[in-house]
Amino acid sequence: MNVIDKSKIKPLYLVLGSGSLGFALVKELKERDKELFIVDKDPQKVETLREEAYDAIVGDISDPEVLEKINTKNLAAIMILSSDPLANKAALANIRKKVSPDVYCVARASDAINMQEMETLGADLVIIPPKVVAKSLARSLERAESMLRGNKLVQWFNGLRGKTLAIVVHNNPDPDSISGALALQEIAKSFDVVSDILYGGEIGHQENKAFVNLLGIDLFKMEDRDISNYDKIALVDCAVPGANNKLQPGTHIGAVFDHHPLGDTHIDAEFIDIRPNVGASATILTKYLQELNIDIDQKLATALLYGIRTDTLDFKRNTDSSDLSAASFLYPLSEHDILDQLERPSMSTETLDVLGEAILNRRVYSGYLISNVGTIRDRDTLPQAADYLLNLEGISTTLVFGISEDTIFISGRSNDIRVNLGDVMKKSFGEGSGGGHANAAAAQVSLGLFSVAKDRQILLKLVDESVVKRFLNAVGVEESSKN
Ligand SMILES: [Mn+2]
Repeated sequence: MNVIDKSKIKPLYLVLGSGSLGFALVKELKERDKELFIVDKDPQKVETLREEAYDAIVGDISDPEVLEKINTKNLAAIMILSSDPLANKAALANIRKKVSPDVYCVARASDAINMQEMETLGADLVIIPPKVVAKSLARSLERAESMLRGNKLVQWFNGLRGKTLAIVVHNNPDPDSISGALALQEIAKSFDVVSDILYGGEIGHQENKAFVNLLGIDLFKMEDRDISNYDKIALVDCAVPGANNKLQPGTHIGAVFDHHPLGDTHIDAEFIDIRPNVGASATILTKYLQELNIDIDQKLATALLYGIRTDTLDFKRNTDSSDLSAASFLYPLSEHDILDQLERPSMSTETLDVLGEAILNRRVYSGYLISNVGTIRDRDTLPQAADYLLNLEGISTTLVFGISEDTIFISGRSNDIRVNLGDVMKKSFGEGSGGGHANAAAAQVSLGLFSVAKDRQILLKLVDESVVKRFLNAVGVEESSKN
């Protein structure tokens, strides 16, 4: 009765060993209408499977011959699931010898040592069933915890319907606290609670100012608002009234959302959510938005994503998997142009001056832009200017140069694939003076080469003429092609 015409059955999945795990899996696969085939050494079990209309044969899964009985042509995956690790390893070794390596192979292990051995034997995935169950349970518990938190917050806000809320962030607020507050404001809105975001100190760094301005976030200074006018107070990214915020110590607090460890400090509030393992308050508030099914518009998503990224230093500091999951949830909802702008480092006044000079003094020779910015203090401003000018329409290569003490510094950028700027720099200014990459390069030339000129003005003019001439020669463009 074990004679099955193997040429007729071309299963997609092969299950070797059908204990309780194997059986649960084949049931699951059958519900999904997958073609499958089962091998088990227990004739009784095989009989039962056949009665339930499964294709199954009796066989020892460790026996290499067993694979001969199965048409493996259409196989997508093989699951080796018996409770005998030795048999599973033997089966795995046979499969890796006889079946195409494209077939995905899952093996069941009993412990970590078996797991490693099976990975070495070429299993694509090794599972230890109790661990899989434990993980899935832990995930459910996390879900339960998150639901419980969500329900509690709903209760708290229900008691606040139609009232007003002051959302207080820490002094000199950063993107994490501001975006977290913005999220809480959105949640409050959904309960008909009108709220303001209040801060003390200054919105200091350029980046933080840019963040508030670019996203058009409304924030109020604590001193401009009378805190007693609000029905409730919530704290975001800080937990203790008076500690790094402008509240009076001992002020009654409605809700707290924070991720800084509290230590021994006791706090008194109606609703408290402090998670020191999480990298950002923005992560905590994102989870509430998800839990409460609140729509997140582009501005809010962008703010929260930026908040999480800055507080975790792009997931390099004090971060947790929840920061990553919140970020991956926010990413498709956010405005990437704004994120790019926020990430661009702010410009120093010196860079701005050099850029101004570079724009004013630009000369264009058929796609090549050359600009002499004169005397510079900070040579790092040159590549920034060269970069910026590359944005000009019709320009594919830029060269910006300036003089600092007795050296001419030259910086170039190109997005013309025909130009190798590193080579051009070497050719123009000498092997030892210039070089770099195809699209970004630099050179330094000693002013000593021009020492024949006694007058500084004449010297600068000579330098200018020489740099332009050498560069244009190297790229093969006539000076007369200036436009
Ligand atoms: Mn924070």
